Amino acid sequence: RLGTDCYRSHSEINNYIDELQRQYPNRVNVKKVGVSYEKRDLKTITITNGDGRANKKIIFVDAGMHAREWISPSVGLYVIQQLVENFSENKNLLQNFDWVVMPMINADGYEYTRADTKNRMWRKTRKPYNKCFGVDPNRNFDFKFGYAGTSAKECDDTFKGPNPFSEPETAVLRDVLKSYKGRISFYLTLHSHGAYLIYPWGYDKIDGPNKNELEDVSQAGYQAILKHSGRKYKVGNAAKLMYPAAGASDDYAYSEGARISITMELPSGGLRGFDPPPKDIKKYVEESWVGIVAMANKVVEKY
Ligand code: 0X9
Ligand code: ZN
Repeated sequence: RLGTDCYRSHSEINNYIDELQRQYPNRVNVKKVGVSYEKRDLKTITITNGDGRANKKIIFVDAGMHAREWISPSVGLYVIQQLVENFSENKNLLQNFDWVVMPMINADGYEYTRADTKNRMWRKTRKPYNKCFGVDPNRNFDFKFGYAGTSAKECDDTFKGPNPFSEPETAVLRDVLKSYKGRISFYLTLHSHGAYLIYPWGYDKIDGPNKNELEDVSQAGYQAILKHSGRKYKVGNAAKLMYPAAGASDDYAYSEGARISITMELPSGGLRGFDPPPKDIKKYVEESWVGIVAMANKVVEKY
């Protein structure tokens, strides 16, 4: 089992899920779904209860979309560990649902922030665009592409890219999500920071058609975390509570039929918010898991 004492590299994460597949072949399926611009393997892990029932509904979790948001893949990894290695305590979450976790979307960006000669505050992917590098993957999806809160300038942190899905990483996530079309009840994307649970629409200050359901699930997460640690997440419509930003994956998954779609902005930590000290990782992932379980249980019971 990978401990929570430090932030893991992309290859450590991939090796770990490969190892789970070897150890738990009847409950775990790891797929290579694509490669990043710099040719790193992008993988998903599908976790089931091993009963062999096909076409269950899906809870989909992704992490590591923004390079500098290190606590995100840490939580993604913890979700995997809990569902696989702590299966007996989490069986109920896998009774009628399969979980698909993509623990590292922006592998190149993540590794770039880890090399200490590089830039810890890097956010984007790493494909070159003239004198600059990378696209903001969370502006690169085709739903309302470029509508608001995005930049057309190659050097900006929120550069949307020359066209939707210009980056291999977002095209892979699109294809993975499409391959589960009609089955995803809950799409959860892990970001940081600020402790927000936000839901569509995010491209503009407009509520989605099932706003009550989105609020219901988010509230379950809010309450559970409040009870666990006293932390008060902020909950609401993404564009109203944070800012409008179009071309994000939450709006994309929602527009493609995910009934519940939530961006979880994990709590701030460290000097600049993106780097809780390694000794605090455990606290962060445990708290986040409590919230995720509460949201998943709500979805399992009702949606
Ligand atoms: O701006 C983002 O992409 C997300 N915040 S972050 O600080 N992690 O970069 C928020 C995205 C919320 N969703 C939409 N606006 N659709
Ligand atoms: Zn982010």
